[in-house]
Amino acid sequence: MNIDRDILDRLRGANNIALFCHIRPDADAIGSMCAMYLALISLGKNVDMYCDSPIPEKFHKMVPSSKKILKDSKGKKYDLACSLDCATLNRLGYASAIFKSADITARIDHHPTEEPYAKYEDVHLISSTCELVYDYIKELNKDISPDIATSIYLGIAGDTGCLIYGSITPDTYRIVGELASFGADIECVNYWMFRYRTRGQFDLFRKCLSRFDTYLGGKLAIAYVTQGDFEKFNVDNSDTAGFVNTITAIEGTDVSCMMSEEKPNYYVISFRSATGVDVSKLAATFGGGGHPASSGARLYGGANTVRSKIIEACKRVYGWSD
Ligand SMILES: [Mn+2]
Repeated sequence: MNIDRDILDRLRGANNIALFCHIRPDADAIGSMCAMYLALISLGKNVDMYCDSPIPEKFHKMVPSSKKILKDSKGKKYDLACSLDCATLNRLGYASAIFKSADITARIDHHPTEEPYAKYEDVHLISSTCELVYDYIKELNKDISPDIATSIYLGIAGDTGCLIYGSITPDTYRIVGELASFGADIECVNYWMFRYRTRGQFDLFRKCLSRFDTYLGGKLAIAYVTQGDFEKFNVDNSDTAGFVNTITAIEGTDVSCMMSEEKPNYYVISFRSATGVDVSKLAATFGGGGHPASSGARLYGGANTVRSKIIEACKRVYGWSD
C-alpha cells in the first residue's frame, strides 16, 4: 500500500508523540493505537496514548499495553499528535484539545470523511486501520514483536468480524499470515473477541433478542436494549459489542439495526448490511456516518420513537414500503 511519506517522516522525526483513538473504542481503534505505540517506544521515543472513554477490560487481556491509555495530558505538549481510526475531531471527545495543541497533527484512518482535521491525513478505504498501520510499522521497525502482531491482528479481526466480511482483500489474508509468523496470539484474540461473554452480557443478549423484530416486509431488522437493561444485568453500553452482527444476514433482511440507549432517551444506533445495501446513506440521514456495510448514528427519543424514525428513513432512502 502507498503510505503517506510525510506522516512516516514525522513519526520518525518526532520524539514526544501523542496517539489518539475514538471514543467508545473498538478493537481496531485500540489495536491500531497500541500497535503504533509499541513500535514507536521500541525506537526509544516518548509516546503517550489517549482515549476519552473507559477501555473495556477484555482489551487488556489481549493487548496489555492498552492499560497505559490515558484520559488527561495534564498540560503536556507534544511534537506530533497522530489519530488512528478516527473519522472526525469530535470522535476524540475531550482529548481533541490535546490533539489540537500539538505542533503537528496527523491522521491514519480508513473512514471516508468530507472534512480533513489534521495537517497530514492518510485515509485508505480498506477493511481496517490496523491493515494500514501494519505498513507504517514495517517501515518504522522491521522487527515486529509478538505483542505488535497481536495488536494488529486484533484490529483486523474486529473490523472484519473474524475475517468474514466482504471488505477483506488478498492483502488482508497475506498480512494475517505474516502476523501469525511474527507470533500474533490469534487464538487469544479470537477467544476474547468472538467467544467469551460474561453472564451479564449473555442475559443482556437474551433480552435484546426478545425485542427483535423485522419491518418493511422483512427487509429491516431491529433490536434494542435500554438503560433499564444495563442496570438490571449490571452491564453497560460496551457490552452490546457484536450484538448487531448476530442479527445481520437473516433470510430476507437487507438492513439490520441495533439500538442501544446510551443516556435516557438517547440511542446509539448501529446499522449493518450483508446484501450490498449501502447503510452509510441511512446513517447520513441522521447525521451519522460509516461504511457501506457498517455505519452508525445517534438519535433522541424513546425506543418506539427511534424505531419509527428508522423505519421512515428506510422508506425514504431505499423506497421500501410496509
Ligand atoms: Mn476501524
